[in-house]
Amino acid sequence: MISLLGSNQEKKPGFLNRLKQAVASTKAQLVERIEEIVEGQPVLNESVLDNLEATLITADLGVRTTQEILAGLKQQIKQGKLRQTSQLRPAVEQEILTILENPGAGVTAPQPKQPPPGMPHVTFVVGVNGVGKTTSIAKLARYFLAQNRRPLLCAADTFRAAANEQLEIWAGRLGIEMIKQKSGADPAAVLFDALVAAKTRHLDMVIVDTAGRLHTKVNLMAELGKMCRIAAREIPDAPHEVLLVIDGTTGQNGLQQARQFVDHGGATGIILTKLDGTAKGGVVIAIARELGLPIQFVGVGEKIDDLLPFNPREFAESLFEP
Ligand SMILES: Nc1nc2c(ncn2[C@@H]2O[C@H](COP(=O)(O)OP(=O)(O)OP(=O)(O)O)[C@@H](O)[C@H]2O)c(=O)[nH]1
Ligand SMILES: [Mg+2]
Repeated sequence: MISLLGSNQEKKPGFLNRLKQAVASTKAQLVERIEEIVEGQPVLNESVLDNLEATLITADLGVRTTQEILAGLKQQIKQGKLRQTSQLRPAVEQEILTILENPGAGVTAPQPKQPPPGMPHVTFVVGVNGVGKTTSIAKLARYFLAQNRRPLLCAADTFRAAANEQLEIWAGRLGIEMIKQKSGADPAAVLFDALVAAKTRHLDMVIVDTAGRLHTKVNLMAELGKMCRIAAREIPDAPHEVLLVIDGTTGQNGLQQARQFVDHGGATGIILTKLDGTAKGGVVIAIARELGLPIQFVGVGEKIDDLLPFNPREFAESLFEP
């Protein structure tokens, strides 16, 4: 830790440190409150559990997920495994980790697929407007470039006037190709062009930006459905992944808004953005449980490398470890 501050000021802190920085406010809201609840109360009793319940709900874990965690704790109390308030913090950490490692137990979410050999992998990035789709696509492209993949970007948000320009700036900075048409064009047509271009140029992935808002939500879902059909016609099993972007600062509201993309949009995984600076990071746990989808990446800032692959254990540790 000290060496980071020492010789090389420019050096980026490691993944875990960056995650720790990002969840600092959530930690204050959640874990440090648990410490306050148990202060001066060595024995775990009903009133401690009531306070814990309120704390978990306030930290944006949501009612259902909170009840599940409490049920787990009560079971341990009954079995005599959990007695002292000093055991509470690690016990809550373990309950949270279990949820994150088994998202949506009992919910069957669509699984990511693979393209046939030699065909590009197609990822749709979906979510309501302003959550961070376009920025996350640029970050994803950067992440995959670093793994020697060759992504092509597809600007299929033809609804919002400036959408092409924003993605184009990122593509230019990354030195990768982007396929677009004029504003108002049929998104499925832009997608078709992008898939043909990727196949012709032997690029191995296509990342597709989509509209966050249309005239109605029904239109939005119908458009996504049409894009899925076009994709599958051009490349077997495409889209292979549908990443749903959720804005971490919106907490439980964001979760409710996202649900339609799970029910009707075929989402296979989550990118949770803007984890930096929000105290509502507890929503990560509610998302995993209630949407039944794995969180694959978290956004921790506005810059191109501010995207971290999500690891349940690292997340739980960065919240709970001193
Ligand atoms: N702090 C922070 N800001 C982010 C993060 N991800 C995105 N943003 C910011 O959120 C704002 C919206 O991001 P966009 O990528 O334009 O969102 P979008 O979903 O494409 O928006 P629409 O195209 O309008 O639907 C921008 O100002 C981004 O810089 C993040 O992880 N952390
Ligand atoms: Mg956008």
